[in-house]
Amino acid sequence: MRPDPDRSALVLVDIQPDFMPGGNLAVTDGDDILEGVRSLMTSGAFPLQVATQDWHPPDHVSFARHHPDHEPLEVVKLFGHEQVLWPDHCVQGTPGAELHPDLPWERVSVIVRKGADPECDSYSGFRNNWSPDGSRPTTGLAGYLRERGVEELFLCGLARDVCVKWTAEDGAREGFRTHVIWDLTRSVDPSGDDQVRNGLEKAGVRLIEAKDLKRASP
Ligand code: VGL
Ligand code: ZN
Repeated sequence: MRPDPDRSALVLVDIQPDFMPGGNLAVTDGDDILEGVRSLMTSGAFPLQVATQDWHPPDHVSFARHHPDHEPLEVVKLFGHEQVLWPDHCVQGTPGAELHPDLPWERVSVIVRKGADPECDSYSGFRNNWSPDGSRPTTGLAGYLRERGVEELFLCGLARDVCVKWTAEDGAREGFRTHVIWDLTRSVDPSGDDQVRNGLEKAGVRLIEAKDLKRASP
C-alpha cells in the first residue's frame, strides 16, 4: 500500500511517557511501538503528520482520586454515559504529559491537546467525550485535515483500546478513509483486543501492519 503523500496524514495518538511502562497509566509494552513509529515518521512516506496529546488539569473529572469510594479502572456514570476512572495521568506541564522525548516531533505540524476541560474527558482527537449538555464538541482537527486536502488517515499510538480506537472511529465517521497501523498500537487491556478489532472493522476502519506501508516505500 502506497499512501498518496498529498492526500494522507499520519496521526500520532498520545505517545507520552505516562502511557509507557513505569508511567502513571502504563500501557502494556507501550514502548515497543517507539522504534517503528520513529521509522515511519522519518520514512518520507508522510509529509503531513499530526499528533494528539492527552492534557489534563490536576482536577480532571476522569481521575479516580476525585470520586470518593471509587478505585482506578472502575466505571461510573457521568452525564448519562459510562466513564472509566483513571489514575492521575498526563497532568498538564508534568514530564509524563510530554510528547515522548525519543521521537522527532519537529516533523509534526499540528498537536491537538485534548482533555483540558476539567468536566469532560476526551479520548478522540476529533471530539471530546460527552459534555454535560450531551454534545461532543469538536477539536477542529477534521476541518484542519480537510483544508489540507487529506482524505486518508493512518493512525498509530496509544492506547489501542481507548484513544486510538475513539480517534479512528471518529475519523471514519468524519469521512476519512481511516487505517489503524495495528502493530504500532498497544492496549491498556490486551484481553479486549478481539473486541477492539471487531469494533473498528464494523466502523469501517481498515487494520494494517507497518510492513504494509514499508513495502510500498520507494
Ligand atoms: C487514554 C485513558 C485515559 C489514551 C487517555 O490515550 O488512550 N486512555 N486517557
Ligand atoms: Zn486521559
